[in-house]
Amino acid sequence: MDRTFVMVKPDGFARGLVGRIVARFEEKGFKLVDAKVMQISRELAERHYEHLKAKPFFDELVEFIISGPVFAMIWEGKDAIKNARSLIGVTNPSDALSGTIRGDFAIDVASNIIHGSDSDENADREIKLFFQ
Ligand code: DAT
Ligand code: MG
Repeated sequence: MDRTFVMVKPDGFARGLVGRIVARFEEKGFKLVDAKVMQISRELAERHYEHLKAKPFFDELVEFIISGPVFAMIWEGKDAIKNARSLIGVTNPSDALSGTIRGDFAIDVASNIIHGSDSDENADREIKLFFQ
């Protein structure tokens, strides 16, 4: 079984969407391995998003992700990374299909309420970053 890292971002947490998001993963058939509410430090945020350092929105992204508590999770299941990304929807909520988390709950790319690892390598890296 694969594991993936998923995180409800500060906007999703503040809006009280944690329960509904957890329910979607459970309904899909994922198994919850670990979860916690946490405040991300600037250092952790910069490491988590280091592959986006050259992007014009990097500073805004870091400020946003440290702006309040997040809900970090490890989910386990078959093809966990791919299946989690399907539940989440594409990066820009304007393009995300109804029925996906971003499609149903978000409207702006800069506050798209949830993160999910995009590869096996990043899932391992992010689980270590957030849970060790
Ligand atoms: P994803 O979160 O779908 O894996 P990503 O890794 O390319 O997308 O980008 C990480 C986050 O950065 C994304 O969830 C929201 C933010 N972001 C991406 N593109 C952006 C843009 N054009 N303007 C503002 N924020 C953006
Ligand atoms: Mg990504």
